[in-house]
Amino acid sequence: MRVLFVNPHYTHDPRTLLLHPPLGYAYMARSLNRAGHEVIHVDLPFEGNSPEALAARLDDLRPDLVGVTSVAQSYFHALEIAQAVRGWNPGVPVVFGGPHVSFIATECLERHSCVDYVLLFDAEDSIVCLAEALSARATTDGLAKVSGLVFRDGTGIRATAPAPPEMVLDRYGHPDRSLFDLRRYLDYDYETVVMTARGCPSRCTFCSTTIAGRTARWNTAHHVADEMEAVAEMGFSSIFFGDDTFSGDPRRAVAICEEITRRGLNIPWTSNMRAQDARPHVLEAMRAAGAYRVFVGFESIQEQTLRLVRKGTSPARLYKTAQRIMSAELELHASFIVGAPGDTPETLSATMDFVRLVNPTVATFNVMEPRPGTDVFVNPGRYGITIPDRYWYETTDWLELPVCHNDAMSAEDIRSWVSRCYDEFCDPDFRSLTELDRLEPVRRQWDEAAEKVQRHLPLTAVPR
Ligand code: B12
Ligand code: SF4
Repeated sequence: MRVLFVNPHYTHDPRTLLLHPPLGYAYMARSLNRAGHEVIHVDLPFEGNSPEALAARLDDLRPDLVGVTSVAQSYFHALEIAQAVRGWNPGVPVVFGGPHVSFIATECLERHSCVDYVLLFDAEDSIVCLAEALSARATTDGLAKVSGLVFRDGTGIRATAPAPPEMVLDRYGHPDRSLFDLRRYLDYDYETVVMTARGCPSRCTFCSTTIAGRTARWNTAHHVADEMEAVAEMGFSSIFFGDDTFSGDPRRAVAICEEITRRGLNIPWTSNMRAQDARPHVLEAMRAAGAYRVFVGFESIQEQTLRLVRKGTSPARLYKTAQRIMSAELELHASFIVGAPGDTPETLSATMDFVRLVNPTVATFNVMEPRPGTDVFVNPGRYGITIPDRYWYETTDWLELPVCHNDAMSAEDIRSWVSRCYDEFCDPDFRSLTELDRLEPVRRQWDEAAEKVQRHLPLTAVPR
């Protein structure tokens, strides 16, 4: 079979994008190729990001099966792609997969006749089974043998159980980057993504990635170091480990760092990290092995909010985490949710004071985007959140206005607070001596609370 993977993006303005090879496709390409299928790929942002541009190429591409991934934000465009394929040749099946549609598979087929199949979760094995079933012109019974497949069986929508998550991740091999025209990505960015794990040990109630990963699984240190060497040979000079939390298994994180050092790999890298994983010895090993920055989702500095979303950490621990990262001489990228459950203008002012004190290298301020598969999406009331349009991901309205709001702040309030947070953070006077003097008593309170974390004493109330 000739399988075409198309990568959608949420914006039509490629100049504003971060563009990296979609590795999910490259992992599936590895297993499809092994099984004798041919795989081709179109990264739509490089093609003007329009379904018309794809439609114009379909006669040349001649796919037998078209696969489309999406996140919630690119689902609208994924559907446009599916419609373009349908318009070109209604006989060519379209399969969807990825971290968004895995949670709305039945809904997707009910609402969109341009999609024929959805494969749930990891699809390295199931895409091969689907390709074989389709090559053999399998009927319903044949399709029902494919794990994690959602399809129409003539009477309704049927779903088969997904296979258990693969625990020996190395078995999938390295993603086959020969699928991509790497020069385009290299022209765009010298840093590339490497995945070394799937899933996350935490279960934050706003996060669907952790559920999409189902359980935390880790590649071995050797496998990771081999892939680092491979991407360096391809010309990339920096790496982002895109795992939910690179250091969720501290022993493995240190083993990777030791392997990098042993091989003398001289590649700067950065990774995501849960706040609770910022152990001094791990940070030190990371720094010694070439890490230059860590990304930490702080989300909120309100005790109640962190507890409500099951962040598994506390404000004082977050403060301590920031101190540890900075003292390990790593840059800190701290990310916050604006309009989180319980947020008010006062809590957001306190957040900005926290940012002043902590002084991260980079800060990002994101709005809450309740995603299918999360408790926040299913039970927004529990969080004091309202989602006016449950199908927000079927439009691009979210680009204009946050898709939800809380009891204290309207969507417009949240939007203007996001701008305000960025404006303040980028203002040269953000950390002026006057501001820092004003915050001196608050700093003392944070320091005291963080000191108790270090001594493993119970946490007391922290400053707002
Ligand atoms: C690298 C990365 C990016 C890169 C590259 C994206 C790309 N082109 O692949 C960049 C920086 C460009 C990016 C951008 C964005 N990203 Co991003 N990204 C990631 C990250 C860190 C790794 C993706 C990856 O390679 N995973 C590894 C592979 C193996 O897993 P996978 O992609 O899920 O694929 C497997 C299965 O899902 C399935 N599958 C996937 N696609 C398909 C398609 C078919 C047809 C089939 C059958 C199966 C299938 O099979 C694959 C193999 O098992 C993930 C986090 C994560 N843990 O995955 C976030 C993540 C996917 N991104 C996310 C988001 C929100 C975004 C942005 C919206 C951020 C923003 N605000 O701008 C944009 C959207 C860009 C767009 N496409 O429109 C969210 C999506 C959440 C959701 N439920 O929708 C994630 C999960 C991060 C998070 N925790 O919130 N991202
Ligand atoms: S720690 Fe991060 S990746 Fe893990 S569940 Fe929470 S938000 Fe998701």
